[in-house]
Amino acid sequence: MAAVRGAGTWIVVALLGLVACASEPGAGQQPDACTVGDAVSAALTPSEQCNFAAHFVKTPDPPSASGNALAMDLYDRTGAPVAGATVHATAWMPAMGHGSTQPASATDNGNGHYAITGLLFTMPGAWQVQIDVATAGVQDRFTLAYTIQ
Ligand SMILES: [Cu+2]
Repeated sequence: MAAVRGAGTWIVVALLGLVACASEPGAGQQPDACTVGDAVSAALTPSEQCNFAAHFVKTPDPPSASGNALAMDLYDRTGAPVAGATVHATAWMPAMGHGSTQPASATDNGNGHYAITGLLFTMPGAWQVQIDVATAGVQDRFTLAYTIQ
């Protein structure tokens, strides 16, 4: 048992080291090394079940209450860009269990580039943006942390 626990801890530490801005794994989820191809850097954020990795750019950064956009470059586990995915983004305030009053929009700009616009945070505090990504047969989620002043 001690050996198994040690290995799990090592994987978690390795993950945090590789992807400093990664969201924490969801409850009940097994740690995964989230390896991606050599073509992409370790600066990518893995999706919760490691089916995808992405580079995110928040505009503005730090975020404001309204008018936020998020650029996403989406890759698969081999490091290849993922074009044509279905993307849905949702702003969520976990401490209070509510979302935004306005749905965000996602636009496919081709070649694995996506633009998420209209992110509205209706009050100050800690928010998440959940980005659900689906391709043929594969579905996964990214969760990004936002702090609204
Ligand atoms: Cu709230």
